[in-house]
Amino acid sequence: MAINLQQFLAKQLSDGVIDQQLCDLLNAVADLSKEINDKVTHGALAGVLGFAGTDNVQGEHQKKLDVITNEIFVEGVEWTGALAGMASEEMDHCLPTPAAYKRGKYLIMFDPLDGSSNIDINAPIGTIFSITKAPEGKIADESFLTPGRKQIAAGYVMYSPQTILTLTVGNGVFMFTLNLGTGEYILTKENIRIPVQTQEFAINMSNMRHWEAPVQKYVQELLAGDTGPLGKNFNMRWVAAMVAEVHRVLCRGGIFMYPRDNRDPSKPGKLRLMYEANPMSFLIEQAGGKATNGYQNILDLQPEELHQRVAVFLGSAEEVERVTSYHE
Ligand code: AFP
Repeated sequence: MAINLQQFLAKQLSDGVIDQQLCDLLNAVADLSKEINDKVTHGALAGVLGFAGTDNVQGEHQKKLDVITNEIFVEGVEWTGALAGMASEEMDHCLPTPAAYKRGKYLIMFDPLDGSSNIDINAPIGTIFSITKAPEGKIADESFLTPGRKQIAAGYVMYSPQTILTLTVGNGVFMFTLNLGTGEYILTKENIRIPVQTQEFAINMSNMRHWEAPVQKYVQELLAGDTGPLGKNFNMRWVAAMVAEVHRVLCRGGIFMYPRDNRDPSKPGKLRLMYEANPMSFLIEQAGGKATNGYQNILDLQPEELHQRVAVFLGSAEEVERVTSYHE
């Protein structure tokens, strides 16, 4: 008999893996994701496509769904009594839990809708979240700047043919598929392991001329296939939504890369550390994979700014170690 997410979390609670506040918070995230799923799957029918007419702190034009899903996420967790504060890709600064609600012991950081450029073309998108322990005292942006290694829980929801919630609370990676008929998330994969070796890579090749030498060298070797030093052929994928790339890596291995490039030297890559790279790296490491910025494990990086960007190389250990070794 398959168990649902509530039963899974209740077991983690009774086993002492998580506490009541984290159990309540994760159930609230699952619930709000169903509301996001409803908006996403109705698309034009719900009048939620297109641009919102505003820009976020990244200077990016916000899509209507970016704004809508951010509101759904904030309202979906602020009342739980589990949070001292939250931070989002779509909010310039953090949001301490409003005085109307009980302050809890955790912080949550999230990208409410990752893959915004996919929204209007009905391609995969997702929600990413990361949970850490809140420090004592007043909550400010600096309260969130802890290394990814200290995360308590992390996960994503992928909105695609299936809606799948993937979660780790530090004892492996588990996937739950949303049953649209009952509204329940059902445990469909557990104790996920990423193959050490792979023949599949993901990178946006249009940026090739902007990459640094180690990445140029590595990707040339991938393209050389069995005529080159790697001695085997590789397939390529690029979905333009990190959630979909990471989901594929968790399901069948691979290496996903978004390196820094010289288009804008002030930005060490496109992906954000706190609510994209850190939660995804926690999942990847929990599933036996590796995640680096080309030099260090992403989870060991000391964050300096809430919306800072980072280069990302993650997935099957053998290939991540190889491209990282080229940076030394
Ligand atoms: P958007 O949310 O702006 O579409 O960016 C998505 C993303 O941050 C990440 O999810 C993708 O892997 C990556 O950017 C795609 O970047 P490119 O559009 O440069 O391929």
